[in-house]
Amino acid sequence: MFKKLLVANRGTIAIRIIRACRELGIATIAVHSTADQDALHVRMADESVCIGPAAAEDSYLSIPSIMSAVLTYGADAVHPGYGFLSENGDFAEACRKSGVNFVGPRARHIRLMGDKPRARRIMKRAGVPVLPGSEGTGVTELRDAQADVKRLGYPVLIKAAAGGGGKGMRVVRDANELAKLFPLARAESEAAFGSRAMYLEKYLENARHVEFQILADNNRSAIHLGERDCSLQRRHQKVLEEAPCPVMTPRLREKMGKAAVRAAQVVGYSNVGTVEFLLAADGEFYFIEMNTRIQVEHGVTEMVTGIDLVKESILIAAGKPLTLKQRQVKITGAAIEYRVYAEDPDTHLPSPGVVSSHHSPGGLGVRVETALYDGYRVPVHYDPLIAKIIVHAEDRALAIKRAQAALHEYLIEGIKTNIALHLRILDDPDFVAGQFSTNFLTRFDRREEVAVEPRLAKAS
Ligand code: MV4
Repeated sequence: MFKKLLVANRGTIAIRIIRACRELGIATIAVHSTADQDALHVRMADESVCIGPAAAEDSYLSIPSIMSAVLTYGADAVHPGYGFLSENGDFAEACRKSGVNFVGPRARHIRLMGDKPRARRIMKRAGVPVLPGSEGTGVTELRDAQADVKRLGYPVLIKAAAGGGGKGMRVVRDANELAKLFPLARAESEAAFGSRAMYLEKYLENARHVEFQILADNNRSAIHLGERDCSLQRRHQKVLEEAPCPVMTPRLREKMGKAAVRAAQVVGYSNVGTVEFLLAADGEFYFIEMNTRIQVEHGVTEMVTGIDLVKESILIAAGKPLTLKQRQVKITGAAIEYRVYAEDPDTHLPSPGVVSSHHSPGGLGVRVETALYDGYRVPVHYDPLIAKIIVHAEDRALAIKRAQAALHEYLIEGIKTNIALHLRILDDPDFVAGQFSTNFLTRFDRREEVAVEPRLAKAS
């Protein structure tokens, strides 16, 4: 087993990794920017090292800075967490070339799945259903996009070939929109990913975003740990996730799970990964992309399977074969994760500042993952996710009740959060019935606007 693992991340996931290492008897090194001098992950690790200034490009995203910490402190493994360098093939390769174990897939698989049109092509060839869309390496010019639409028909979704997670995505419903939005999406992709390559997909409305958790070892053994429903997103930022998907059946889980395992096995993937699908109302499902990292929402899968995903990722990276068989994986009860963001509830913009005091919820089936403490300053430089509340119960109805109690109990003073939004979602009859799709939050927001209008009229 590894002796010393460097955690190339910050916040809740860094803490999650440090805890897993403690259980495994692995010493930890935290890295931090100057803005995170007093961060909890720094205090929790055995050793810590400052890797640069506040700007992520010069610290958490700097391969040279992190590699120099790895070598100076004698780490034999690196865990990238999520975000930052977690899906950077060059980083995985730099670790391997320095003789350090990267806790994640090989660089080849990170690059392969990062090239979304290529991933589509491979999946299609392997018999995993994909949506009708651009063929080949994608499109960079409007006229090529127009040619694709001739074949696909509207509506289509423009996506960035180097993207993922929704950045650079645009829904297009007619030729005018295409001419206007294609260059915009392409510019966004170039700014975010340094790539002008785009691809189109038929836009599937009222679908559910269902993703399967994969575990694969270095000997091509792979299993799935069931699914998560991640349909509730705002501007492609997830708001809450749950496991199992409320409309899943054992038959459909077996079918989608087989497709997900095949997606991983056909490329010889190893470590943890997530295969994202869209599930249409008619029961058909389509591969959209594969994420080659541990995800923010891994906790809901852990709660319903009892499997420690971070520990598994480390064991796999250390070359251990999977000990678990597919038939041993059991889904027990229901789990929901509520992402608590430091954000203004009216504008949904980040609202950093100092947490003057706080009280965390607790009790049976309530898990809180956070890096908060009284006096903590939420930095402006990074993602505003400050806590995850993960509830687990025998069934979804009780998980919702438990979540209501936990969200009411959570006190965070000094900064604004989205906790009230979560409570409103939990009051929504469609959400409670499990009847929602990727459109839910857009419609939900519209309803909120309507509700606000009369008050505004009265005030003026
Ligand atoms: C889609 C889609 C519908 N049709 N692709 C969003 C994140 C990214 N990983 C994939 N996403 C989607 N891709 C096609 N062809 C719907 C989503 C989607 C979504 C879209 C709008 C609003 C909320 C959404 C939530 C989840 C998924």
